[in-house]
Amino acid sequence: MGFMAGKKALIVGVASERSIAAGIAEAFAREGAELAFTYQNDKLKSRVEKLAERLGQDTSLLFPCDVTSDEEIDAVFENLGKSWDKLDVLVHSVGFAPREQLAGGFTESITREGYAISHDISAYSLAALAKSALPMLSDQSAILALTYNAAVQVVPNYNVMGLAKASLESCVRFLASDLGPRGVRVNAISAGAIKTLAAAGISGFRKMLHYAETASPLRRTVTIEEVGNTAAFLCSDLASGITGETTFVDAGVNIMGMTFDED
Ligand code: NAD
Ligand code: 0WE
Repeated sequence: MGFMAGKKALIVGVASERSIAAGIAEAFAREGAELAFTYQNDKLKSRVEKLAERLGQDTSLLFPCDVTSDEEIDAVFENLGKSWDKLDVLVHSVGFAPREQLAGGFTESITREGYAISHDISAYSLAALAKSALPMLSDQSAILALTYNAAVQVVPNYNVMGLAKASLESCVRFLASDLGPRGVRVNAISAGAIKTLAAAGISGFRKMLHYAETASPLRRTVTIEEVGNTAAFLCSDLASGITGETTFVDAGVNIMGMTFDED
């Protein structure tokens, strides 16, 4: 029996089979969890449906949810509540900034609108989902968000998304403090760079993967399977003593203060 047997988990953020959220879904299913999913828009519905099917999940537990809409967020939990009497796990694997924010110098590229959109979708949405899910959460529930080290250290071109991830990580701590007394744990995984849809078309992304391959202690990038396995642990009762924490799954890149060329 898997270590998530009996757990009911909602996964927000699948856009393709390569999504980090898909790696998380895969690990959760392998460990015996029952899954429900949201999809951002109709264009993505069939992809999420295919994943749910492949993982042997109930394909009626798919709900539209653009996280900029309070109505859509509330409808997810209203409808989920018709099938499930509780929610053990909520996964937030969502991030977005208008594309032009992710190129060029920070000072030059940042705009009030770019700031507002990136923070709304990438950080506020975690609080909004937690708030709306709260009535369904139990005293053994877990919430997990996906972050990136540019929240803490500067990464070229990540720009306003770095600020949004800093806000997201702080949100994890405030939620952990606020919901801890109810037995709800809240954590984040800080993943290394992975080639997903969100990475497609980002200028210099290949260089970032190369950086991980040369500068990380493990001399490689990480996979969505590795992030999924850590997510399964953090959202299971095996991690019952862990909350408010950001766990790196990045082959160790973040520990390096300096590296030298190697051949
Ligand atoms: P992805 O493109 O597969 O997933 C991003 C998801 O965000 C998509 O499912 C998309 O539908 C969703 N999304 C965007 N705007 C939305 C909105 N308004 N409403 C609802 N959903 C919305 O890419 P990914 O790399 O799997 O990203 C998942 C998470 O992991 C993000 O938080 C990202 O910042 C984080 N992350 C990614 C990497 C990486 O290198 N790929 C590294 C560290 C952290
Ligand atoms: O969080 C991310 C990606 C977030 C992201 C990606 C896009 C691409 C499409 C947010 N918004 C958008 N908007 C779009 O229009 N990562 C951690 C992956 C990533 O993105 C980078 C990185 C890394 C790593 C952008 C610049 C520099 C490094």
